[in-house]
Amino acid sequence: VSKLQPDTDALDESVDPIQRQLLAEQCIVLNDHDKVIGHDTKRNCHRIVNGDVLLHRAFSVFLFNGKGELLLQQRSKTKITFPLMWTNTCCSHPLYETSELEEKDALGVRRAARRRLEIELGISQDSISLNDFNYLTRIQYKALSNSIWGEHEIDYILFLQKDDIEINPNPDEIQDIRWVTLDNVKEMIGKENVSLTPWFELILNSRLPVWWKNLSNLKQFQDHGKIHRM
Ligand code: DMA
Ligand code: MN
Repeated sequence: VSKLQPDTDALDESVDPIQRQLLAEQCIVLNDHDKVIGHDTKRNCHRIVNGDVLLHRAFSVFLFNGKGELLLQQRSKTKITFPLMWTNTCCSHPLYETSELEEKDALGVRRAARRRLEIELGISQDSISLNDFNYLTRIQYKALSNSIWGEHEIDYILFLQKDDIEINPNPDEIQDIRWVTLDNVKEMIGKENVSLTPWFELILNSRLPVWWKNLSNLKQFQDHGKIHRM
C-alpha cells in the first residue's frame, strides 16, 4: 500500500534483532469501515509518516481465570511500541493470510489470537478452542509511541475465561505478568514505575469495568454493527 519509507535499513539498526525480524510480517490494511484494502509490513504499518499511521487490523485478548482475575502483561523493553508498559493479556495483529483474513465469526482474528497466546505466553494452542473466545466489539484508536513508531488500529476485543491454563511467558515479548482484580488495576494507576498502554487505558476508562462485572453474561455486549471510535 505504501512505499513511503526510503530509510528502512538505517531505522531497523536500532531495533532489537528478534523484534526486527517480526517487522516483515504482513499486516492487514483497512479503510475506516474495517474493509480490507490491502496489506503492508508490520514496519510500514507502524511508521509515523506526516503524523499519520496506516490503519490496520488488530486484536486484544483479555484472559480471566475462574476467580475473575485478569491476566496483565508488562511489555518487554525491546518492543518497538510502548515498551515496559502494562497492558491486557495479549495484543497483536492477524496476518494477511487466508486463514487469518476469514471474517465470518471473526475466525481469522480468533486464529491469530490463539497463535499469539502461544508465542507470547507459552499457552499451548491445544488448551484453547476458537469458540472459547468471546468476541465483543471493535474499537478504533490511534496512539503514537515516540517520534518514529505508532499505532492506528481497528482492534477486535476478545474475552476468554478459563481456569488452569499453563503459562510460560516469552521474555522476548514480556517483562512480567500479574493476575489482577479491577481494584488492583486502579491501585496500579498513578504508581511510580507503572504506566499503561494507551489502548488498555482507553478500554479501562470506558467499557472494561462493566464487561468485567458480567463475565458470565457477555452475550448482551456482542456488537459487530458498530466500530467504537476513541
Ligand atoms: C498490537 O500489539 C495490537 C494492539 C491491539 C495494540 P503489539 O504491539 O503487542 O503487537 P505484536 O505483539 O505483534 O508486536
Ligand atoms: Mn498495530
